[in-house]
Amino acid sequence: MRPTSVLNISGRRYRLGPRTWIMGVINITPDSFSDGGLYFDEGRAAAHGLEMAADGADIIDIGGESTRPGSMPVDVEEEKRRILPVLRRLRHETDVLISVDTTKAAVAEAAFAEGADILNDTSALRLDPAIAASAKAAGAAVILMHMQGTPQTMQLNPHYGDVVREVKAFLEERLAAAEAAGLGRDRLAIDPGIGFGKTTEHNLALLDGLEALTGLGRPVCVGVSRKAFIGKILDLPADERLEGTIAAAVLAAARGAHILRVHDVRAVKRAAAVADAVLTRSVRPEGTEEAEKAGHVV
Ligand code: HH2
Repeated sequence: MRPTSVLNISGRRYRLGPRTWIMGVINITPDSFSDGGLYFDEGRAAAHGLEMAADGADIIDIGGESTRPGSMPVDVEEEKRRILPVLRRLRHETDVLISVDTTKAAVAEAAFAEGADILNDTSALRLDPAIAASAKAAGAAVILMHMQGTPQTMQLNPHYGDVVREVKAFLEERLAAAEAAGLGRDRLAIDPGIGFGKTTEHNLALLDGLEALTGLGRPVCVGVSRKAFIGKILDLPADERLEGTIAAAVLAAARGAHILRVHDVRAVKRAAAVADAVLTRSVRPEGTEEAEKAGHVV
């Protein structure tokens, strides 16, 4: 069974473990690999966020810059222009936790000012040295993700001796760096960065070996949703990877993932609830107070 881990988010302590948390993704971008262009419109993005919250997402993750292999960087003003109006509307209309998927301190700071609770930094605080201080000042929790290389170069020739061991060592080092920057360990979560500088075999090894990461004592977030390795296995395009996503997500939960980052909230939430019942050998009917409490404020 997944170890329980407490995560401090905006000064509240959440118990993660008994119930899998679902993080719903909104990419307000023209070029994201699976939903690029779909939510580039503010109204559609906000409506989609509200729908995911109603479907039971614990966190809504808002991003304004694609990290797909070969994607082009976006400047600060454009990234803010994309995400802030949507964030503002979600903050006003729901009390769901909101994370901002960015590597830039100025974007993160603006998002925290609008009520974002979590920084989801795919560079694990490496790209912008000021971002740790922004998160610290805001009281935000931080997800530190592993990536080999940069989105521009990461899929050219990913290489590892022992991928699980190396990703674990990287995350251990980034946890220490975050702590040295003043972020308490109770505010930190980790993510192996499925698809970020990894071949299909590397992704499979990481998912199978995920339990090694729970050994770091922090909540583990995993993003398998619609990713290329599923397409490789099934020979299917991104819009036909739901079943593959559910299989990989449930397996990740069984191997120790506390948070699943997905595009298809309703489907993965249902699958994870069944997986949780097996893992805990107990039934907490969805939508009941008991189910809510199983993963909430301590
Ligand atoms: N994957 C993507 C983006 N952000 N953050 C975390 N913590 N973990 C992930 O696995 C992860 C992430 C890539 O997926 P997506 O946002 O759908 O695509 P794009 O980067 O093209 O917008």
